Amino acid sequence: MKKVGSQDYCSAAEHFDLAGKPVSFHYNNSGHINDTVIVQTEEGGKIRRYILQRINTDIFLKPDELMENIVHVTGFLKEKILADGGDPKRETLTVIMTKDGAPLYRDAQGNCWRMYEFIEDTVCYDKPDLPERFGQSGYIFGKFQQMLSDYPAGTLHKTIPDFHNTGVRYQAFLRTIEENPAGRAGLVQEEIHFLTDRHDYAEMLKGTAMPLRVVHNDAKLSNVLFDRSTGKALCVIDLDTIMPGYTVMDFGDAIRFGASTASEDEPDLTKVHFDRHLYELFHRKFLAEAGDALTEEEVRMLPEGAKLITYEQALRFLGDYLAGDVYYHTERPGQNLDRARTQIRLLEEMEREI
Ligand code: ADP
Ligand code: GN1
Ligand code: MG
Repeated sequence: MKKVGSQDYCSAAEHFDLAGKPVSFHYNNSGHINDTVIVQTEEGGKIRRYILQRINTDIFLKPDELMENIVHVTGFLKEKILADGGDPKRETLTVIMTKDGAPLYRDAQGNCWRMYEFIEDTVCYDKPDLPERFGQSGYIFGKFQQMLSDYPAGTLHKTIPDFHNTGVRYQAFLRTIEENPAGRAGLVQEEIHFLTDRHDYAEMLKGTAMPLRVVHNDAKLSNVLFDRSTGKALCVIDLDTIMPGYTVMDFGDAIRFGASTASEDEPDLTKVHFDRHLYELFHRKFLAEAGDALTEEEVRMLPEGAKLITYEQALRFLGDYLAGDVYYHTERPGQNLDRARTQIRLLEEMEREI
């Protein structure tokens, strides 16, 4: 996506139905995909905050459909949360409409913007720190799965087709090696062989008996907001990829990100290990919430899901490194390669331990 300036953020925010006038903008660079800014407004001395995002339309080709999914799913979740005695304003996202009543604003350059209420007094973690925190993320993703277990999956748009189709990802990876657009394939032969030797993963879910459900598809710790005062997991965010899929992939995504002793992009591999205790903690908390909704086969496949998604994520990070870093936001050279290497290290250890 072409870069935009602060003036573009200001003009975009003006199109939304906000309480007060926007007075300040702060970048939040933690996500790998969209551009996120915190907008502060003021009215009669009262300060409010909002999240403004420029949707990455290189990746999400149908932003209107994506927002339709989010409006419907958050509406559904709000009813469930309310019925359960929870706080629908804090426990799921609240979409702010434009002054014309739409969930999306498209500017003259074709940039697509959306806004959410900023959920105050929350913290978001970019890497696993305390075991209890990771356990909390197991609770919230399990609850998320449980709450959506009767959502009509067929009504959701596919925001990225074949998103977690590992076979399709593998074929794309092979094409990138073949085309070698950034001339980097020679530098990472060992990593390439590690992944091509394990191509069986790509077929692992073929003919699976597991049901397609509404899943998050990006279920990592950094997509959870924690309540600052209680320390409890409060809200699952980043709903762009909510689509029909397999529960084991959400479980696996959470594990590959959080049951690790290091960050996803740690350059020093001696620091990166799969932590079996964290795995077991998450497994227990996730099942305590989602267990009733899952089939025996799904529960049996959870550890396989962890390996599969870690494999797929290694393909995606290494593929992006080979492509010249065109998909994920990067802040330094070699970051995608470091990300791929952590996934490879974790997968090696998972293969031995679960
Ligand atoms: P990306 O798709 O790029 O990962 P996210 O939707 O995950 O973007 O948002 C990026 C960051 O913005 C989150 O990690 C979190 O810190 C913050 N954030 C997003 N939505 C909210 C919200 N409604 N309230 C408070 N913080 C939020
Ligand atoms: C991206 O947007 P973010 O950072 O939550 C990616 C996920 C990857 C993840 C790796 C739409 O998620 O699929 O698992 O990075 N999102 C998309 O951390 O590709
Ligand atoms: Mg995110």
